[in-house]
Parts: sequence; C-alpha cells; structure tokens
Amino acid sequence: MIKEFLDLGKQPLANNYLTKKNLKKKEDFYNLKIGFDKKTKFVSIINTVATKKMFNNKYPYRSSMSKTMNQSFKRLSKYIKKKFKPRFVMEIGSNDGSFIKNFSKKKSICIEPCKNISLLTKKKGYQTYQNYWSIKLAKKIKNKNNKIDIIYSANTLSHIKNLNSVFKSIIHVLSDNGVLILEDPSLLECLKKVSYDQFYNEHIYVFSLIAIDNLIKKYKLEIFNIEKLSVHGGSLRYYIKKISNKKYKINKKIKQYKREEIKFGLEKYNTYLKFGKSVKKSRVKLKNIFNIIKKKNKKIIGYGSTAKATTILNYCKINNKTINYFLDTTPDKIGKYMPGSKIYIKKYKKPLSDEADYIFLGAWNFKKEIFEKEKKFIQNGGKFITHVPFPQII
Ligand code: JHZ
Repeated sequence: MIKEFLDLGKQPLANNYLTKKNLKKKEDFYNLKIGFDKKTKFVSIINTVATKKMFNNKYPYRSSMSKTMNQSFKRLSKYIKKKFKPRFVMEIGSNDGSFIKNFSKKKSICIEPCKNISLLTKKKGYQTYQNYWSIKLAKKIKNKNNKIDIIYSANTLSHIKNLNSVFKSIIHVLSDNGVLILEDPSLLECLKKVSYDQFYNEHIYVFSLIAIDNLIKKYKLEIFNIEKLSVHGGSLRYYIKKISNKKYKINKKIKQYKREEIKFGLEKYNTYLKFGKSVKKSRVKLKNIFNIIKKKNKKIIGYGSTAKATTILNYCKINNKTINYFLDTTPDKIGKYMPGSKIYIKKYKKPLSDEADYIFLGAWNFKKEIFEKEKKFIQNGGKFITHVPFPQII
C-alpha cells in the first residue's frame, strides 16, 4: 500500500513545451502526489500519467545536450569494453545515442519508444527498435540475438510503472554471464538535497538501493557493484548479474551504502513526512528570494528549461512575470514556452555577460559545467538562484 507524504499540487506534463498556438489552449494537468510503499520500499508518484502521453513522437529531451553527460557515458563505455568485453550491448531508452555512439554499430541495439528520437540513432546506422520495453520485444530480440552481454539503461527504468515486466523482459535477453547496468537518480541524494524537483510525471519512481535490491531477487538477479555518481543531482549506478553467474564478486560498497540508506531512514515513513515538511519550507524561502529580487526591479532569466524546473515553477507559482525567459540549447524546446508557467524559451547562443542580474538554475544538476561556461557573467557581478540544497543566491 502506497502512503502519501508529499503533495506538489496540480502540475502540467513536464516535457510538454507549448507552442505559441497552444498557449491559448487548455493544458493537461495532473495531481502530483508522492508516496512510500512500506512493503516494497519504493517511493513513487501516486497518479501516473499514461505512457503514450509522455513518450511519443514529439519528445523534446536530448541527453547529448550536456558535456557532463557525454563525458560520463564515454567513461562508462571505455570501462565496459575493457572489463566486460561484450559481444553485444543493448540500451533501453537510448535517446539520441549519446551513450551508444561509443560502441560499434554492428554490436549495438537501441531501444527508444519516442519516434522522433529513435530516428536519430536509426539515421546514424544503429539498429534501433522504436518500441516500449516489453516481454514481446524481448522475445523478438532474443530470437535474433542471444549474445547480449551488456544491457544498459540510464534514467529510463524510473520512468516505467511496471517494473516486474521490465525485469522479466531483461532476464529473457541477458546472456548467462551478462551484466545489467542501471543508472537513475538516488533517493538518498534527493532527500538530502531536498531536490523535490526529481518528482514529475516522467519520474514514476526515485529509486533506493534497498528497493531495487528487494525487487530483483524475485528475478534471480543480484547487485554486485554500485557507483555513486554526481550526475543528475546524485545518481546511483547499479551493476547487476544473474545469481547463477559466479564470475563477479559482490563488492563491499553495497552493504555500506545500504547501511547509509537505512541510517538516514529510507525504510521509515516518518523520514518522508519530514522531507515533505522541508519541501514546504524550501518553497517559502525560494518564493521569498524571488520576491525580494523583483521588488528591486532586477531582471531574472532561467538557464536550462528542464523537466525538473516545471515542478518548481508550478509548485512555487513562479511564472513569466518573475522570470523573463529561459535559455536552452535543445532544438525542440527553443521558441516554445515552459509548461504551466508559460515562460518563453530562447536559444542559448554564447556565454553570457550582462543579459540579466540573476539566473535561475533550472539545470542546477549541471551547475559546475554552467559556472565554468559563464565565467564572464559571474565576473560582471551576475548571480545565480538555486533551490538546492536550500534556496539561495550564489
Ligand atoms: P536535464 C530530463 O529531465 C527528462 P531534465 C528525463 N525524464 C530524465 O530523467 C532526465 O532528463 C535525465 C539544457 N542545458 O538533463 C539542456 C543548456 O541549455 O537536467 C536541457 O534542456 N545548457 C528523461 O529536463 C536541460 O538544460 C547547458 O549548458 O530535468 C538539462 O536537462 C546545459 C548543461 C544544459 O534533465
């Protein structure tokens, strides 16, 4: 039974950027409530939105838009090749190929349900299935290929409601000595940083090691290594194998991290209630910061029109009266408007100098990369606003 601990109010679909024409139309809203399941230990959103409404032929997000992610995928690919020497690599949720591009076309399989995005890897010559991950697809792939030694999936499994079907399908295609590598935002980091913007319609789950570990046992799978990653505001990378595969030893880090999660209270409902209170306080503080700045008639723009920012803006009721516009590099977002808040998205062209007094960091998870790029803005006295780990001006 899922017990609610946080209500983030009525929210629009996070990646549903509005065209000028759509501005006048009524937007789709849903109730963003988050809950904890005492039995399974999963934290998930309660009212899920239909998959086809989210992942269709107009999906705007492209994972290659940040240097940080490209570097992270490159490093992992190098490691995979050296350590596992896979005959075939399959990626679930391959997006625009920012990971798979590091592998040979002959040895890769991409799975991407969004038609417009799947065409990007198809056009580059990668074998791409434009499908949702399912047992039907797993059977089709297995008939053609039984040498899949690596299955990788980053920021995708947390988007799929039926995790049982996901793992059932994975064990169907993974070779006996194969390795499943998963990567998703970490619940522990989300709670520590009060980064409640990790919750939006696409993130059905925010995973903990405890919950994943519990679930995969059912499928005779086990985690043999984990890595803490700084990407996407703090993620966990899980290395998973079939229990019958004795090729790899279980790393001690797993027990240690699990202890950290238990110590923080991830198994207790009360921890989440406390988090809910922190979120409310965070909203008050952030709104305060915006109000003070606006009273001084200063100009605020946004940087990175992220899915995450939609949660913040709509929960804190910040709109185009407060933030003049957002800057972003993603072709399918430019010239559109942020969902709900209706803030215009402009094309990012070059490092900034004095375009605004303050920049709200929609992409706070790439703060380091952005600060390096925007040295001139900082030298000119420009300031950033962020809500992580607490609302502040930097
Ligand atoms: P970013 C998306 O969430 C959606 P978002 C999805 N549900 C998910 O799980 C994560 O990704 C992984 C822009 N940008 O990655 C590019 C610049 O313009 O934080 C992106 O629009 N300049 C699949 O949207 C956005 O910011 C820059 O220098 O919350 C970043 O989006 C940089 C670094 C980024 O994910």
